[in-house]
Amino acid sequence: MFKLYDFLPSGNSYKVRLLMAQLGIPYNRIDVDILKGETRTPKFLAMNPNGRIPLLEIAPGIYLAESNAILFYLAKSSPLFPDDPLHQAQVMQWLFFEQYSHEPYIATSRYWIALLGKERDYREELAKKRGPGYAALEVMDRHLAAQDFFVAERYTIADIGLYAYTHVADEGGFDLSAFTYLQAWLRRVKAQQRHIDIRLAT
Ligand SMILES: N[C@@H](CCC(=O)N[C@@H](CS)C(=O)NCC(=O)O)C(=O)O
Repeated sequence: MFKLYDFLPSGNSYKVRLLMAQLGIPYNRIDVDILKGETRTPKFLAMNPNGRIPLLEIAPGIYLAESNAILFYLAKSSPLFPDDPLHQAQVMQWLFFEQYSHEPYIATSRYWIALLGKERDYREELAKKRGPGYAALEVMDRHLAAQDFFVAERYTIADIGLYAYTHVADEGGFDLSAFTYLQAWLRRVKAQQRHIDIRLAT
């Protein structure tokens, strides 16, 4: 049985929980409180030297880190990962976009505001995140103007990867009201079978 080292408010962890719920993959969830430094203990660093969740234990002593790598590993033989090589590469394109152009701005803002409750202390840093964060949302909205899902006109792990922090972007101070295509896509993702809420374990 898989073991997922997890922190419920984390969008990166939520990607994995959502996928496992939708694929019906059973697992044991182990809570790791990142706010108490529990990912930085010698015991945790021995499992993931990068000191971060989500972390999936695939077999005793075999660990996989990085949310989007975990999505690929779990979904590669499922309907949530396409067969066509171009579509597969396009899924990767959006997952890399999420990690480089989206998550560092939108997720980090949410972390400072909603999880740490330190909006004031991080005011200057937050201001620097707004432009690139909105730029990422704009890219997504433009893409979704012409299609219902990110890749191959169907729900894939590209949608899961991007949904995780986009649907809670308001908690990081981002206003989604101008992004109508994006909002419609959020509703479509939420309507998928076996969808779970970010703060629910299953
Ligand atoms: N690129 C990584 C990022 C993982 C990450 O940033 N995890 C955060 C929670 S969302 C964490 O574990 N922070 C605790 C720490 O850095 O000590 C992924 O996609 O999994």
